[in-house]
Amino acid sequence: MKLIYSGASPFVRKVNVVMHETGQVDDIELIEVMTTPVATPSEVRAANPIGKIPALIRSDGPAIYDSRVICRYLDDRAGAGLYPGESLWEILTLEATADGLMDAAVLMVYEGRVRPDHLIYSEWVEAQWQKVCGALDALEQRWISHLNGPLNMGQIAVGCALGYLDFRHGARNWRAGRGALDDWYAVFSDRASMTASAPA
Ligand SMILES: N[C@@H](CCC(=O)N[C@@H](CS)C(=O)NCC(=O)O)C(=O)O
Repeated sequence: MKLIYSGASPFVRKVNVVMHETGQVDDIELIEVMTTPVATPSEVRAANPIGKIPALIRSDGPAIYDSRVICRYLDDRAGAGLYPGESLWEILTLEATADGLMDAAVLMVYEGRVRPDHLIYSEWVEAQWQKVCGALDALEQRWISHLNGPLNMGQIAVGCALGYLDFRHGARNWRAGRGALDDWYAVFSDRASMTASAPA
């Protein structure tokens, strides 16, 4: 199989962490690309009509895309149990919260890097940051107890989302007032799969 990837993408990192945690690193070749909403490499478009990464090209079926689909596929393939049935809906909601945070945080980066200076809309950027803060507050206040226990997909997604904030939005100090989440991430980010997949 081939994974269309970029080391900077938090969505790709979710897949990468699952690959490490489930022992599938050697089964998947990495194809590195640079993609933005206004410059989609042909191999990305060929694998995913939406033009986003990650996309997984399988040898025994059509390419699959969206990190949520790929992570679930890899979990199923390895029988890894990252979506235990008794807490499935909580885990999927945690993953959705982390993915929503990443969507907003990634859009902020595109706004600064891709959009011409005279078109930058700072109110829109701040509104994206408010979405990030809403997700962080929900994690701190409502979801923190669900982040403990055996490894699951919700934890992986949240770990990748927080790692992306450190990578791209460090100056905004997401930790302020969110001590429980900070403590959780300090431990989680030390996992071998997280250090092996850290964005450079
Ligand atoms: N919902 C998608 C989001 C993926 C995504 O936004 N990827 C970004 C890179 S971090 C991308 O490919 N952006 C290119 C674009 O927006 O056209 C997933 O979970 O895979």
